[in-house]
Amino acid sequence: MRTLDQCKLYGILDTGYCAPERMGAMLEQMIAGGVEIVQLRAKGMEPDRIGELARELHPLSRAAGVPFMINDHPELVGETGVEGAHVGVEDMTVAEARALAGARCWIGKSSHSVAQAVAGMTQGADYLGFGPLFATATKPDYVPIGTAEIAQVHGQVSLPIFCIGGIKLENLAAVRAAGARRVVIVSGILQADDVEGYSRQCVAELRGVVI
Ligand code: 3NM
Repeated sequence: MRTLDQCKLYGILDTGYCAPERMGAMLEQMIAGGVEIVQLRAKGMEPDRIGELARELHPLSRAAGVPFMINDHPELVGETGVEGAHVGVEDMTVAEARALAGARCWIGKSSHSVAQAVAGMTQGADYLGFGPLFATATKPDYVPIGTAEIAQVHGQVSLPIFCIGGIKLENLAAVRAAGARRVVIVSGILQADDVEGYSRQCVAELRGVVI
């Protein structure tokens, strides 16, 4: 299994863009394209159904050494055997999430400012999300924070930081130039005509490779 340190491109299987029955095929394309860590995000879905879906999808990522995270439901980590859970700023503390998920897993935490990122690190998160950088239909109620604080957050937080929110292949070079080392791309990947090819180009851009 990859360590978090080795992950630069984070993809999310989001029910807002991908029906559950399409997620297996989507995940295979994402992994073939080089997505290095994935999350199941199913806002509003019954926890039992999320658990079922995670159990169905997880073998595909595990076989590729790609960590699988569940959004919002750390209590499902133990029973599904996935690698961890991701929680929002207002949801619960990292300690609460870890108590529900079990010690041997990763807990990721969102942050929407440098101060929240520092708080997430202090709470003991294994990695942080940082955003939304740009306005995005995937998380419409949040005010974009832009790219100006990316360098600062990397100076103050010694954890893997995944920038998120409105990141696409088209703006990835600018996001990197602002200091981002890792990103989450949701709609850009899920809405690509060629998910595998799009992911591969994103990975290459993140690794500074010309293809
Ligand atoms: N969390 P897209 S932004 C799920 O800032 C999520 O915490 C965010 O989707 C945060 O790549 C976001 O489609 C949406 O913009 C990211």
